[in-house]
Amino acid sequence: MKMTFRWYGTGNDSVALSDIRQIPGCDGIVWALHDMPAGEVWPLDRIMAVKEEIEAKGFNIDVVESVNVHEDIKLGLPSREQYITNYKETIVNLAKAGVKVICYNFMPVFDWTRTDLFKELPDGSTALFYESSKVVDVDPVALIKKVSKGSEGYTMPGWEPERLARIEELFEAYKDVTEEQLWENLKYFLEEIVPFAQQHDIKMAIHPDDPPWPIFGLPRIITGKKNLQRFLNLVDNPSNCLTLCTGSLGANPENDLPDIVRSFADRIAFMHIRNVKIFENGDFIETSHRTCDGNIDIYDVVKALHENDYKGYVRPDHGRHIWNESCRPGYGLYDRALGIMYIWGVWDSLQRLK
Ligand code: DNO
Ligand code: MN
Repeated sequence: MKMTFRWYGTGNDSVALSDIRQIPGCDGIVWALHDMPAGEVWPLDRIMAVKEEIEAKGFNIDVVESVNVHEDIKLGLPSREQYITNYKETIVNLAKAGVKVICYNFMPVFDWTRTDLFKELPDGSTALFYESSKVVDVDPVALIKKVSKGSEGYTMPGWEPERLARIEELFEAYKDVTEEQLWENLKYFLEEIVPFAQQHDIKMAIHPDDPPWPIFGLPRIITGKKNLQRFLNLVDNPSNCLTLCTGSLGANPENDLPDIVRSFADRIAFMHIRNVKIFENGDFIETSHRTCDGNIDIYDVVKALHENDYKGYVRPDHGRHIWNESCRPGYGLYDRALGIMYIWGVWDSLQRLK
């Protein structure tokens, strides 16, 4: 496996590339042009500038997370044609820079959703928390405004002010979009994009929905094993791949992550590895990576990758906030670095036992 670390860019991240350099066994930076609105073409000169900056520190830039999909594509509006053309142009530019994997998601309106960004764990650290009762019967904008107040000044993905300003319009547009229609719109997008990406030696890797169930009355479809199989069948092409996020899928205890990894190993281009602890009422909190710290068998997830001689990319997904680190919620240096060491520890011992 190839280990990577997500970095939001100079001036947009509390973590420096030189810090990441000191994490053992981490060779790649997962990056993006975070200020580009969904649907716009990423300019080649800006891509090349980031490439230069990252490569100068000794990392590869093989994985981009995310090139966001414009809502009109998810809604299936006629204007999607232009946005698909733009997406292809971005693919061409990223291919020129040598990018191998593009992570994206197909969640209507919001990216991952939590109700508390700094919920205290028994050990005094804090982590991202989801309290189900707070997401039922509430105005999503009011909730998100309240939650993002504590985001240390960072803009959370999917919660950009320009997006929130249009939110009512977006909810109105999604009013009649059923899950089946969302599947249709995803298929249309994939049929256009995947063969094109394949020609450019790029794998498209969809990130599952987080949490993996409908929220605020919006449909969500990338939620579990059955739907992942349906997704892969939509366009049966080796460039139609998964970003398998253990924490996103794992918030639903019915999702057996090691089994999902074993089932789809050859179509996983990118792994997000993190653990979550699920409470009886369905609430969940993100935890440290060790298997015994949450509900996901991270050991067996890594074992499933090892059995399959996984050669794709991996990153520790979110981490807790520990040792008084002030950082972007979920994206500090320390706990993610500890996560990497746990993942390598499991991998190395499996390697030795081979
Ligand atoms: C959650 C995170 C997500 C992810 C995007 C991918 O598990 O990994 O924020 O980055 O949804 O598009
Ligand atoms: Mn993830």
